[in-house]
Amino acid sequence: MRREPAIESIGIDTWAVDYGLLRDDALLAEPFHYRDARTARGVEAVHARIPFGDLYARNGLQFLAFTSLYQLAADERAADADTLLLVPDLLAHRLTGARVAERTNASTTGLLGVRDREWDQELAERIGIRPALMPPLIDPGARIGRLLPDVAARIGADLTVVAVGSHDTASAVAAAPLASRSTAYISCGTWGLVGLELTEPVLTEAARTAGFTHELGVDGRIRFLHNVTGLWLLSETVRAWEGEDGTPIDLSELLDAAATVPPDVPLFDANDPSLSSPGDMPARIAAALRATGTEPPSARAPFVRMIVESIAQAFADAVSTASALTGIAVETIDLIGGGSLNRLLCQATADRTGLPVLAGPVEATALGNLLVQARAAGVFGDDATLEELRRLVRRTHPPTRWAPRG
Ligand code: LFR
Repeated sequence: MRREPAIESIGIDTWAVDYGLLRDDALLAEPFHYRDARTARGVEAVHARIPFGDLYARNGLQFLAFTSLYQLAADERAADADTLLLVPDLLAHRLTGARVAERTNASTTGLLGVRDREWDQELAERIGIRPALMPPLIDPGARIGRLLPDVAARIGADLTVVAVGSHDTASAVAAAPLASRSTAYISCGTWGLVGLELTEPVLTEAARTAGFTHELGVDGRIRFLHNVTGLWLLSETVRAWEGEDGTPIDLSELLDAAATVPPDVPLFDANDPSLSSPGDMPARIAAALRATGTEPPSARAPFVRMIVESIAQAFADAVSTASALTGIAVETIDLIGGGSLNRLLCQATADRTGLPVLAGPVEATALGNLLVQARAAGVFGDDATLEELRRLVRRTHPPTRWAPRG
Protein backbone atom coordinates (compact mmCIF):
# COMPACT_ATOMS: atom_id res chain seq x y z
CA MET A 1 0.00 0.00 0.00
CA ARG A 2 1.27 3.49 -0.82
CA ARG A 3 1.89 5.59 2.26
CA GLU A 4 2.06 8.82 0.24
CA PRO A 5 -0.68 8.44 -2.37
CA ALA A 6 -0.17 11.99 -3.63
CA ILE A 7 3.38 11.34 -4.83
CA GLU A 8 3.36 11.10 -8.62
CA SER A 9 6.93 11.45 -9.70
CA ILE A 10 10.58 11.22 -8.82
CA GLY A 11 13.24 13.73 -9.89
CA ILE A 12 16.91 12.95 -9.45
CA ASP A 13 19.79 15.36 -8.98
CA THR A 14 23.35 14.82 -7.80
CA TRP A 15 26.73 16.52 -8.06
CA ALA A 16 28.03 16.86 -11.61
CA VAL A 17 30.75 15.39 -13.85
CA ASP A 18 30.90 11.80 -12.54
CA TYR A 19 29.53 8.94 -14.60
CA GLY A 20 29.07 5.23 -14.97
CA LEU A 21 29.92 3.22 -18.07
CA LEU A 22 27.46 0.58 -19.21
CA ARG A 23 27.71 -2.39 -21.45
CA ASP A 24 24.48 -4.24 -22.20
CA ASP A 25 22.77 -2.50 -19.28
CA ALA A 26 25.40 -3.61 -16.73
CA LEU A 27 27.84 -1.24 -15.04
CA LEU A 28 31.38 -2.01 -16.19
CA ALA A 29 32.77 -0.90 -12.82
CA GLU A 30 31.94 1.35 -9.89
CA PRO A 31 32.00 5.03 -10.90
CA PHE A 32 35.11 6.97 -9.83
CA HIS A 33 34.84 10.02 -7.62
CA TYR A 34 36.16 13.18 -9.22
CA ARG A 35 38.56 14.01 -6.40
CA ASP A 36 41.08 11.53 -7.75
CA ALA A 37 44.62 11.95 -9.01
CA ARG A 38 43.93 10.00 -12.23
CA THR A 39 42.48 13.12 -13.89
CA ALA A 40 45.98 14.67 -14.27
CA ARG A 41 46.75 12.16 -17.06
CA GLY A 42 43.49 13.00 -18.78
CA VAL A 43 44.21 16.73 -18.72
CA GLU A 44 47.56 16.20 -20.43
CA ALA A 45 46.08 13.87 -23.02
CA VAL A 46 43.21 16.23 -23.91
CA HIS A 47 45.31 19.40 -24.04
CA ALA A 48 47.83 17.65 -26.30
CA ARG A 49 45.02 17.24 -28.82
CA ILE A 50 43.19 20.51 -28.30
CA PRO A 51 44.59 23.57 -26.55
CA PHE A 52 42.53 24.90 -23.65
CA GLY A 53 41.66 28.13 -25.47
CA ASP A 54 40.02 26.17 -28.32
CA LEU A 55 38.23 23.97 -25.82
CA TYR A 56 36.79 27.00 -24.02
CA ALA A 57 35.51 28.44 -27.30
CA ARG A 58 33.64 25.16 -27.87
CA ASN A 59 32.35 24.19 -24.41
CA GLY A 60 32.64 27.44 -22.40
CA LEU A 61 33.82 25.64 -19.25
CA GLN A 62 36.32 26.95 -16.72
CA PHE A 63 39.32 24.69 -16.30
CA LEU A 64 38.62 22.06 -13.64
CA ALA A 65 40.83 18.98 -13.80
CA PHE A 66 37.86 16.73 -13.02
CA THR A 67 35.55 17.79 -15.87
CA SER A 68 34.18 14.53 -17.32
CA LEU A 69 36.09 14.77 -20.58
CA TYR A 70 39.42 14.69 -18.72
CA GLN A 71 38.22 11.79 -16.58
CA LEU A 72 37.13 9.91 -19.69
CA ALA A 73 40.43 10.50 -21.44
CA ALA A 74 42.12 8.69 -18.51
CA ASP A 75 39.55 5.91 -18.32
CA GLU A 76 40.60 2.67 -20.03
CA ARG A 77 37.17 1.17 -19.36
CA ALA A 78 35.55 3.54 -21.87
CA ALA A 79 36.77 1.31 -24.70
CA ASP A 80 34.52 -1.55 -23.55
CA ALA A 81 31.40 0.53 -22.89
CA ASP A 82 28.37 1.12 -25.08
CA THR A 83 26.83 3.95 -23.01
CA LEU A 84 28.01 6.68 -20.69
CA LEU A 85 25.52 7.91 -18.09
CA LEU A 86 26.12 10.73 -15.60
CA VAL A 87 25.22 9.79 -12.02
CA PRO A 88 21.59 11.06 -11.99
CA ASP A 89 20.98 9.55 -15.43
CA LEU A 90 22.52 6.29 -14.20
CA LEU A 91 20.08 6.21 -11.29
CA ALA A 92 17.19 7.01 -13.65
CA HIS A 93 18.34 4.14 -15.85
CA ARG A 94 18.28 1.79 -12.88
CA LEU A 95 14.73 2.90 -12.09
CA THR A 96 13.25 3.03 -15.58
CA GLY A 97 15.60 1.35 -18.05
CA ALA A 98 15.82 4.58 -20.09
CA ARG A 99 19.18 5.85 -21.34
CA VAL A 100 19.15 9.63 -21.54
CA ALA A 101 21.41 12.57 -20.79
CA GLU A 102 19.75 15.46 -18.96
CA ARG A 103 21.10 18.65 -20.48
CA THR A 104 22.05 20.77 -17.42
CA ASN A 105 24.36 18.05 -16.16
CA ALA A 106 25.53 17.15 -19.67
CA SER A 107 26.81 20.73 -19.84
CA THR A 108 29.37 19.87 -17.14
CA THR A 109 31.00 17.11 -19.19
CA GLY A 110 32.89 19.44 -21.50
CA LEU A 111 31.38 17.58 -24.44
CA LEU A 112 28.37 19.83 -24.98
CA GLY A 113 28.62 22.75 -27.41
CA VAL A 114 28.21 26.04 -25.55
CA ARG A 115 26.41 27.63 -28.51
CA ASP A 116 24.15 24.90 -29.94
CA ARG A 117 23.81 22.90 -26.67
CA GLU A 118 24.16 19.61 -28.52
CA TRP A 119 26.83 16.93 -28.07
CA ASP A 120 30.02 18.08 -29.76
CA GLN A 121 30.72 14.87 -31.65
CA GLU A 122 33.70 16.27 -33.49
CA LEU A 123 35.36 17.26 -30.20
CA ALA A 124 34.62 13.85 -28.71
CA GLU A 125 36.23 12.09 -31.68
CA ARG A 126 39.22 14.37 -31.59
CA ILE A 127 40.01 13.37 -28.00
CA GLY A 128 39.29 9.70 -28.55
CA ILE A 129 35.79 9.43 -27.04
CA ARG A 130 33.30 7.50 -29.17
CA PRO A 131 30.26 9.76 -29.77
CA ALA A 132 28.06 6.64 -29.71
CA LEU A 133 28.62 6.51 -25.94
CA MET A 134 26.58 9.67 -25.46
CA PRO A 135 22.82 9.08 -25.13
CA PRO A 136 20.08 11.39 -26.44
CA LEU A 137 19.78 14.73 -24.62
CA ILE A 138 16.62 15.73 -22.79
CA ASP A 139 15.62 18.88 -20.88
CA PRO A 140 14.32 19.40 -17.32
CA GLY A 141 10.58 18.73 -17.25
CA ALA A 142 10.77 15.87 -19.77
CA ARG A 143 9.34 12.51 -18.80
CA ILE A 144 12.11 9.91 -18.50
CA GLY A 145 9.88 6.89 -17.98
CA ARG A 146 7.81 4.80 -15.62
CA LEU A 147 9.40 2.70 -12.91
CA LEU A 148 10.40 -0.75 -14.09
CA PRO A 149 7.80 -3.30 -12.94
CA ASP A 150 10.10 -4.91 -10.35
CA VAL A 151 11.00 -1.53 -8.86
CA ALA A 152 7.36 -0.45 -8.77
CA ALA A 153 6.42 -3.72 -7.09
CA ARG A 154 9.16 -3.32 -4.49
CA ILE A 155 8.08 0.17 -3.39
CA GLY A 156 4.39 -0.43 -3.98
CA ALA A 157 3.97 2.54 -6.30
CA ASP A 158 3.90 3.05 -10.04
CA LEU A 159 5.66 6.40 -10.37
CA THR A 160 7.08 8.40 -13.26
CA VAL A 161 10.68 9.57 -13.27
CA VAL A 162 10.77 13.15 -14.50
CA ALA A 163 13.92 15.01 -15.58
CA VAL A 164 14.81 17.98 -13.38
CA GLY A 165 17.91 20.13 -13.29
CA SER A 166 19.82 16.94 -12.57
CA HIS A 167 22.98 18.87 -11.80
CA ASP A 168 22.39 19.82 -8.16
CA THR A 169 23.62 23.36 -8.79
CA ALA A 170 21.14 23.77 -11.66
CA SER A 171 18.30 22.78 -9.34
CA ALA A 172 19.63 25.07 -6.59
CA VAL A 173 19.86 28.08 -8.89
CA ALA A 174 16.35 27.35 -10.22
CA ALA A 175 15.12 27.87 -6.63
CA ALA A 176 17.36 30.89 -5.93
CA PRO A 177 15.01 33.81 -5.26
CA LEU A 178 16.89 36.07 -7.76
CA ALA A 179 14.57 39.02 -7.41
CA SER A 180 16.35 40.90 -10.21
CA ARG A 181 19.00 40.60 -12.89
CA SER A 182 21.44 42.38 -10.60
CA THR A 183 21.26 39.64 -7.96
CA ALA A 184 24.24 37.31 -7.88
CA TYR A 185 23.94 33.85 -6.36
CA ILE A 186 26.28 31.80 -4.23
CA SER A 187 25.20 28.18 -4.08
CA CYS A 188 27.17 27.12 -1.06
CA GLY A 189 27.86 23.65 0.24
CA THR A 190 31.02 21.67 -0.34
CA TRP A 191 31.60 24.09 -3.21
CA GLY A 192 30.65 27.73 -3.49
CA LEU A 193 29.28 28.30 -6.98
CA VAL A 194 29.35 32.05 -7.48
CA GLY A 195 27.85 33.83 -10.44
CA LEU A 196 24.99 35.33 -12.40
CA GLU A 197 22.21 33.86 -14.46
CA LEU A 198 22.47 34.89 -18.11
CA THR A 199 20.66 34.16 -21.33
CA GLU A 200 23.68 34.64 -23.63
CA PRO A 201 27.23 33.33 -23.18
CA VAL A 202 30.17 35.64 -22.43
CA LEU A 203 32.92 33.80 -24.30
CA THR A 204 35.60 36.42 -23.89
CA GLU A 205 39.28 35.96 -23.29
CA ALA A 206 38.78 37.75 -19.96
CA ALA A 207 36.09 35.22 -18.92
CA ARG A 208 38.36 32.36 -19.90
CA THR A 209 41.36 33.64 -17.95
CA ALA A 210 39.15 34.47 -14.95
CA GLY A 211 37.92 30.85 -14.92
CA PHE A 212 34.25 31.62 -15.54
CA THR A 213 32.14 28.74 -16.71
CA HIS A 214 28.95 28.40 -18.77
CA GLU A 215 26.87 25.62 -17.29
CA LEU A 216 23.28 25.24 -18.40
CA GLY A 217 20.39 25.95 -16.11
CA VAL A 218 16.72 25.07 -16.09
CA ASP A 219 14.76 26.61 -18.99
CA GLY A 220 17.90 27.09 -21.05
CA ARG A 221 19.41 29.73 -18.78
CA ILE A 222 23.17 29.99 -18.48
CA ARG A 223 24.84 29.64 -15.10
CA PHE A 224 27.80 31.96 -15.62
CA LEU A 225 29.79 31.11 -12.53
CA HIS A 226 33.09 30.34 -10.90
CA ASN A 227 33.69 27.25 -8.75
CA VAL A 228 35.10 28.45 -5.43
CA THR A 229 36.35 25.81 -3.02
CA GLY A 230 33.68 26.20 -0.36
CA LEU A 231 32.92 24.56 2.97
CA TRP A 232 35.00 21.55 1.93
CA LEU A 233 37.91 23.46 3.51
CA LEU A 234 36.08 23.54 6.83
CA SER A 235 34.62 20.03 6.74
CA GLU A 236 37.99 18.47 5.83
CA THR A 237 39.65 20.47 8.62
CA VAL A 238 37.08 19.29 11.14
CA ARG A 239 37.48 15.72 9.88
CA ALA A 240 41.26 15.91 10.44
CA TRP A 241 40.82 17.32 13.97
CA GLU A 242 38.25 14.65 14.80
CA GLY A 243 40.80 12.07 13.66
CA GLU A 244 43.40 13.58 16.01
CA ASP A 245 41.03 13.78 18.98
CA GLY A 246 39.13 10.57 18.33
CA THR A 247 35.91 12.43 19.28
CA PRO A 248 33.28 14.24 17.22
CA ILE A 249 33.47 18.04 17.08
CA ASP A 250 30.38 20.22 17.54
CA LEU A 251 30.52 22.49 14.49
CA SER A 252 28.23 25.16 15.87
CA GLU A 253 30.33 25.48 19.03
CA LEU A 254 33.44 25.80 16.89
CA LEU A 255 31.81 28.49 14.73
CA ASP A 256 30.59 30.36 17.83
CA ALA A 257 34.16 30.39 19.14
CA ALA A 258 35.42 31.56 15.74
CA ALA A 259 32.87 34.39 15.79
CA THR A 260 34.55 35.88 18.88
CA VAL A 261 37.92 36.14 17.06
CA PRO A 262 38.64 39.51 15.38
CA PRO A 263 38.20 39.27 11.58
CA ASP A 264 41.69 40.52 10.71
CA VAL A 265 43.06 36.97 10.57
CA PRO A 266 45.53 36.10 7.78
CA LEU A 267 43.91 34.99 4.51
CA PHE A 268 44.88 32.18 2.17
CA ASP A 269 43.76 31.50 -1.39
CA ALA A 270 40.70 29.28 -0.96
CA ASN A 271 41.06 28.21 -4.61
CA ASP A 272 44.63 26.94 -4.20
CA PRO A 273 44.61 23.60 -6.11
CA SER A 274 46.64 21.97 -3.32
CA LEU A 275 43.51 22.13 -1.15
CA SER A 276 41.13 20.24 -3.40
CA SER A 277 42.03 16.64 -2.60
CA PRO A 278 41.16 14.80 0.62
CA GLY A 279 43.77 14.54 3.36
CA ASP A 280 45.27 16.51 6.21
CA MET A 281 43.61 19.87 5.46
CA PRO A 282 44.95 21.91 8.42
CA ALA A 283 48.51 21.00 7.45
CA ARG A 284 47.90 21.83 3.80
CA ILE A 285 46.30 25.18 4.59
CA ALA A 286 49.23 25.95 6.91
CA ALA A 287 51.68 25.05 4.12
CA ALA A 288 49.81 27.24 1.60
CA LEU A 289 50.01 30.17 4.05
CA ARG A 290 53.66 29.64 4.91
CA ALA A 291 54.45 29.64 1.19
CA THR A 292 53.28 33.27 1.22
CA GLY A 293 55.46 34.07 4.25
CA THR A 294 52.59 34.09 6.77
CA GLU A 295 52.45 32.06 9.95
CA PRO A 296 49.03 30.37 10.46
CA PRO A 297 47.19 30.73 13.78
CA SER A 298 47.79 27.72 16.01
CA ALA A 299 44.54 27.70 18.01
CA ARG A 300 41.42 26.21 16.44
CA ALA A 301 39.02 29.16 16.78
CA PRO A 302 41.22 31.64 14.85
CA PHE A 303 42.05 28.88 12.36
CA VAL A 304 38.35 28.40 11.65
CA ARG A 305 37.85 32.16 11.47
CA MET A 306 40.66 32.29 8.91
CA ILE A 307 39.00 29.58 6.79
CA VAL A 308 35.62 31.33 6.84
CA GLU A 309 37.11 34.76 6.03
CA SER A 310 39.21 33.25 3.21
CA ILE A 311 36.14 31.60 1.66
CA ALA A 312 34.20 34.87 1.99
CA GLN A 313 37.05 36.76 0.32
CA ALA A 314 37.08 34.28 -2.57
CA PHE A 315 33.29 34.77 -2.87
CA ALA A 316 33.74 38.55 -2.93
CA ASP A 317 36.43 38.31 -5.62
CA ALA A 318 34.21 36.06 -7.76
CA VAL A 319 31.20 38.39 -7.41
CA SER A 320 33.23 41.39 -8.47
CA THR A 321 34.76 39.47 -11.40
CA ALA A 322 31.30 38.29 -12.52
CA SER A 323 30.18 41.89 -12.45
CA ALA A 324 33.20 43.14 -14.41
CA LEU A 325 32.86 40.39 -17.04
CA THR A 326 29.15 40.94 -17.68
CA GLY A 327 28.79 44.67 -17.04
CA ILE A 328 26.03 43.89 -14.54
CA ALA A 329 26.28 46.02 -11.38
CA VAL A 330 25.52 43.48 -8.65
CA GLU A 331 23.28 44.89 -5.91
CA THR A 332 22.46 41.88 -3.74
CA ILE A 333 23.61 38.32 -3.25
CA ASP A 334 21.39 35.29 -2.72
CA LEU A 335 23.37 32.80 -0.65
CA ILE A 336 21.55 29.48 -0.95
CA GLY A 337 22.13 25.90 0.18
CA GLY A 338 23.63 24.48 3.37
CA GLY A 339 26.13 27.34 3.68
CA SER A 340 23.23 29.76 4.24
CA LEU A 341 22.99 28.36 7.80
CA ASN A 342 26.58 29.43 8.51
CA ARG A 343 25.96 32.86 10.04
CA LEU A 344 29.63 33.71 10.29
CA LEU A 345 30.08 33.03 6.56
CA CYS A 346 26.97 35.02 5.59
CA GLN A 347 28.13 38.06 7.59
CA ALA A 348 31.72 37.79 6.33
CA THR A 349 30.42 37.59 2.74
CA ALA A 350 28.29 40.70 3.26
CA ASP A 351 31.23 42.53 4.86
CA ARG A 352 33.76 41.56 2.22
CA THR A 353 31.47 42.26 -0.78
CA GLY A 354 29.95 45.39 0.77
CA LEU A 355 26.58 44.03 -0.42
CA PRO A 356 23.51 42.71 1.39
CA VAL A 357 23.40 38.93 1.54
CA LEU A 358 19.98 37.26 1.47
CA ALA A 359 20.46 33.82 2.99
CA GLY A 360 18.27 30.86 2.05
CA PRO A 361 16.56 28.68 1.12
CA VAL A 362 18.81 26.13 2.75
CA GLU A 363 17.26 23.26 0.75
CA ALA A 364 17.45 25.12 -2.56
CA THR A 365 18.48 22.04 -4.54
CA ALA A 366 15.57 19.97 -3.30
CA LEU A 367 13.16 22.86 -3.89
CA GLY A 368 14.38 23.45 -7.44
CA ASN A 369 14.03 19.75 -8.14
CA LEU A 370 10.51 19.72 -6.73
CA LEU A 371 9.36 22.88 -8.50
CA VAL A 372 10.36 21.53 -11.91
CA GLN A 373 8.55 18.26 -11.21
CA ALA A 374 5.47 20.12 -9.98
CA ARG A 375 5.42 22.28 -13.09
CA ALA A 376 5.75 19.18 -15.28
CA ALA A 377 2.79 17.65 -13.40
CA GLY A 378 0.73 20.73 -14.30
CA VAL A 379 0.52 22.12 -10.76
CA PHE A 380 1.22 25.68 -11.95
CA GLY A 381 -0.03 25.31 -15.48
CA ASP A 382 2.51 24.05 -17.98
CA ASP A 383 3.95 27.37 -18.91
CA ALA A 384 4.81 28.84 -15.50
CA THR A 385 8.07 30.72 -15.99
CA LEU A 386 11.12 30.36 -13.81
CA GLU A 387 10.38 33.84 -12.49
CA GLU A 388 6.95 32.68 -11.33
CA LEU A 389 8.49 29.67 -9.61
CA ARG A 390 10.99 31.98 -7.92
CA ARG A 391 8.24 34.30 -6.76
CA LEU A 392 6.73 31.30 -5.00
CA VAL A 393 10.10 30.56 -3.35
CA ARG A 394 10.34 34.18 -2.15
CA ARG A 395 6.84 33.99 -0.68
CA THR A 396 7.29 30.66 1.06
CA HIS A 397 10.96 30.96 2.13
CA PRO A 398 11.64 34.50 3.30
CA PRO A 399 15.43 34.94 3.43
CA THR A 400 17.55 36.12 6.35
CA ARG A 401 19.18 39.46 5.50
CA TRP A 402 22.81 40.14 6.37
CA ALA A 403 23.79 43.77 5.93
CA PRO A 404 27.42 44.68 5.30
CA ARG A 405 29.12 46.30 8.30
CA GLY A 406 31.62 49.12 8.37
C1 LFR B 1 28.23 20.92 -6.36
C2 LFR B 1 28.82 20.44 -7.67
C3 LFR B 1 29.41 21.56 -8.47
C4 LFR B 1 30.36 20.80 -9.33
C5 LFR B 1 30.96 19.85 -8.34
C6 LFR B 1 31.48 18.59 -8.89
O1 LFR B 1 27.73 19.84 -5.64
O2 LFR B 1 27.86 19.78 -8.45
O3 LFR B 1 28.48 22.34 -9.19
O4 LFR B 1 31.31 21.59 -9.97
O5 LFR B 1 29.90 19.58 -7.43
O6 LFR B 1 30.47 17.82 -9.45
